[in-house]
Amino acid sequence: MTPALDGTRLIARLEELGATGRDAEGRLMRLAGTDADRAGRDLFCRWLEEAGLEIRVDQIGNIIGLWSPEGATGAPLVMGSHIDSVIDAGIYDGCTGVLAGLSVIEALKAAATRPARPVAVVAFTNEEGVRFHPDMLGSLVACGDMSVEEARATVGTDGATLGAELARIGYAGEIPPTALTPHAYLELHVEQGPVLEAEGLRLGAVENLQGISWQKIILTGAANHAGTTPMRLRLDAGVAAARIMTHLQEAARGSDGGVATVGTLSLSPGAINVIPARAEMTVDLRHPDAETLRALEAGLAALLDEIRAEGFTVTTQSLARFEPVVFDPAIVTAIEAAAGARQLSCRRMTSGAGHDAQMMARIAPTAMIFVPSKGGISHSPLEDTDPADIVAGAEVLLDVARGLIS
Ligand code: HGY
Ligand code: MN
Ligand code: MN
Repeated sequence: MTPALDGTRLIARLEELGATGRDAEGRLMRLAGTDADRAGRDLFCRWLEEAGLEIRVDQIGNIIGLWSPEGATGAPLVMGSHIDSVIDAGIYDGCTGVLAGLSVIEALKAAATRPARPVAVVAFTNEEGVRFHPDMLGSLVACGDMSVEEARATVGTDGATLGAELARIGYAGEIPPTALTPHAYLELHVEQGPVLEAEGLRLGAVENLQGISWQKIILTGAANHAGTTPMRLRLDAGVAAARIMTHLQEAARGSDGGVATVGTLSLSPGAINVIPARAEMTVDLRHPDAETLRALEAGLAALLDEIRAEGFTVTTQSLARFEPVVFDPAIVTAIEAAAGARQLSCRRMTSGAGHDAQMMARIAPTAMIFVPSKGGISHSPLEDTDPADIVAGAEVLLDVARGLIS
């Protein structure tokens, strides 16, 4: 029997999960290790149980739903993404890939498919990296490039430690994360950018993912009286931070594809008539080309040296640093072929966002499928994707998965 994906149930679950973990103002806030995250995890585990999958939670809280029918041997085909969110998030980022992966397994089971290998769906811990740095942390541990100890000891922006929070919400498992070595890894995700919609395309076959550089910068100048201190005698940390921001804007715009973001900025002491003594900011720098990303980092470092020479104290802390990633060409080709067989328009493309797939690509053949984001919007409550596109993406995920389990 040919497996058929239940698109209606997939969309209903996306909406139910999307309603889970909201704060009093209605904002979606499933930051890793929070009670809101636990609510989403509990709901996902309920669906895994209803699907009859074996549920495993590893030592960094990655949740694995495993289908290992008789005759299935060797390394599993793994599909997944994440269900943790940013602050005031949309409902599709990450959840689309996790729930589509579950829907694919349910379709295979319902059709009495006899896979040659086990099939798993994974929800990775802390993909977003908003509370605990770096992002893609659960998959970074799963690929063996961060130890469980280091990950569990990570201190969040609110002073909590990830290990204690996972234990508190009941998701500090016993299984070593590196126990999951996929035969191959597939991830369906909303594009989170404008390309597919702008070109009127249904799907993206993601062939690479840009490099990411996150750092925290603390600038220390001198507090002083806003009225009596001549401009030439000031060490204004706020102005230094503004110079960094304008430098990054110009450097990224001139880098042929790079992007730069200062997503957090705080000035202290924070009084209208006091020259800011201290500025704390984060920088998110990205570029598809490794050399250009390094040049952007070097340009920023040179500016920080200039600011130091003017008398400021400047400290930096790297929060995440991942090289650009190229996905598996054979799987990318299979995605294009599956889209074509369903008469779905598709193009190859680069991912601007980070994803768990970039970590899985370190240990297994990996590729991603994108579906369009309306207005290219993501990391916002306005994030939206047409349900028909999500179902189409999930059906292509099913087709490609079938080619990897036979
Ligand atoms: O930052 C990213 O690109 C991902 O959403 N964590
Ligand atoms: Mn995501
Ligand atoms: Mn995200």
